[in-house]
Amino acid sequence: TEPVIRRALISVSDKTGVVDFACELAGLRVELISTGGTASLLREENLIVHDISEVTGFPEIMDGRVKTLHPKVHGGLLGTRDNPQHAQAMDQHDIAPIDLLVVNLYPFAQTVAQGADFATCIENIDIGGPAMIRAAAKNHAHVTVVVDPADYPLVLDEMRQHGHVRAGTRRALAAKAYARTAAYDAAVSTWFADQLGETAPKWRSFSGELKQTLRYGENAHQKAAFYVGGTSPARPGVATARQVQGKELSYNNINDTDAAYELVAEFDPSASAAVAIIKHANPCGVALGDTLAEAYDKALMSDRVSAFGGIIAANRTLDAEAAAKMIEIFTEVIIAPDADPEALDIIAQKKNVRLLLAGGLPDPSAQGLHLRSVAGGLLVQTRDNGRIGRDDVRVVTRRAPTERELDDLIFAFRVCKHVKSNAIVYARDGATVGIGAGQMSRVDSARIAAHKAEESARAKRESGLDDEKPKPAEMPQGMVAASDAFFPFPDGLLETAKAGATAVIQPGGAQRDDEVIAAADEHDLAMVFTGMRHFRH
Ligand code: 93A
Repeated sequence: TEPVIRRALISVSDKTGVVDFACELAGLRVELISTGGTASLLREENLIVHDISEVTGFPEIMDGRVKTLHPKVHGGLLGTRDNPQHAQAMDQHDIAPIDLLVVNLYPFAQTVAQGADFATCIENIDIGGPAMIRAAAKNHAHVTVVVDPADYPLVLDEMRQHGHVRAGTRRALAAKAYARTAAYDAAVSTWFADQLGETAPKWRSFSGELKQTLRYGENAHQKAAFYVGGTSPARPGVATARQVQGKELSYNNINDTDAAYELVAEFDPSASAAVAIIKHANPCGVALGDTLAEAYDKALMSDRVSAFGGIIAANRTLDAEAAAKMIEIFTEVIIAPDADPEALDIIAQKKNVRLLLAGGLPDPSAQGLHLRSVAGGLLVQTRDNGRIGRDDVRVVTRRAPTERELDDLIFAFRVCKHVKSNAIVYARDGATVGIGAGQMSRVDSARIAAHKAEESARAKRESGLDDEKPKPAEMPQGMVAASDAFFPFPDGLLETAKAGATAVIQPGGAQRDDEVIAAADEHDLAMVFTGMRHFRH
């Protein structure tokens, strides 16, 4: 016999839709029991509700810390209806079955996100709620557990259609319930580790909240979903941004948008506008400018061909001038902290462009964790929040970089951090001109970047943006090179000299640094060491 719902316990912090749901349940002749706040709300709607203290014969005590933690509640949730011993115990102790549990938990994550103090966060750790959810989910053979207001209609539909909630649905709701309590405790664990100043990834549990199921993963035969939270304090970005228009985000869109936004966040918006264009999680163009429009033009010039169908990120409020330029070629996603009304109107002309407004920029030096799955496990590290500034570099060559070269070196190295290894980035005047990514040999990355720089130089001349006379080698003049890791031998460095770079930035620290420095001096290159590597895989 299927379990008919006669008695429901409703205890919710998020009161969305609960009044309507409770009215419908009452209409289906379900007896309602509630905790303090929920009971008052339902009574305002003239519903007949029993206080939890009537059931337990015990008042809610300790500011509500103990309200549902009682055998009359847990016995009602855990007692199996078909076990004579359970039935006898229920009889003997006057425990009535609870057939439906509707609970959502104290808003712990929201309290933390609001910057609440330690004591307030502690008080928002729900104990009774998860205990009931876990009990009801364990006993899903007899009890329906609802942790998400989005499931209220489903429960009502089945009750109306079948007179009960079906076994398969109860199981699915139980699975969802355990996912919810696991994510809840993971959020508490993450916060606790942060409170201890524990930046190392130990004593942490990892879990997020399902935000969205995706149509497919990296490829059409892979299933995928998007989870938020769970690993680190919330940062403005793709997970929290508001999508203003455009089709649903895909798995690859989300991955690329994240890469794009984290990259532009490296550049202080009060100092300069910055734009990054991303393809396959690597930048194909990044540039600074006085305006976003100028930065976009320069970023696009870095590699106009690859930019097609790319993801664009901006570090400032999107304005009309930049928006108009960005919709000239096909673009998948645009992400910015905010957008002017005119910019919104312009982007709206291209219905398919996904526009995301993040409300702010992430702090590039913020702590956090980075996770990746390996067969049978999770690999966890703190995020690469290292940032090299002008004061952090050491000149190792006879010639020191000029002021202009130094600006470009710092810019190129910050971009390099966001390029898959082995990474070589050529830059000039606050813009990338050639990027070599993801090669197994640094020499190959340098060659690819040089080839890209050559194409970019040609494109610039053809478009009249550069009045320089064509050089035999067709290379942009006065560019600098950045390498994400040291040059183990002079060959990679010589490749950048051959491409026309005049200055180089790299971590240093190779056994043959002396040979590499000698090679740089021989070619009159200015070279600086950062002492910090930025591998990215
Ligand atoms: O403080 S608690 O951990 N102790 C409890 O016994 C308890 N029972 C339910 N929190 C408890 N709850 C939570 O109260 C529920 O999970 C729900 O989030 C909230 C609803 O309280 P109210 O109905 O007073 O607004």
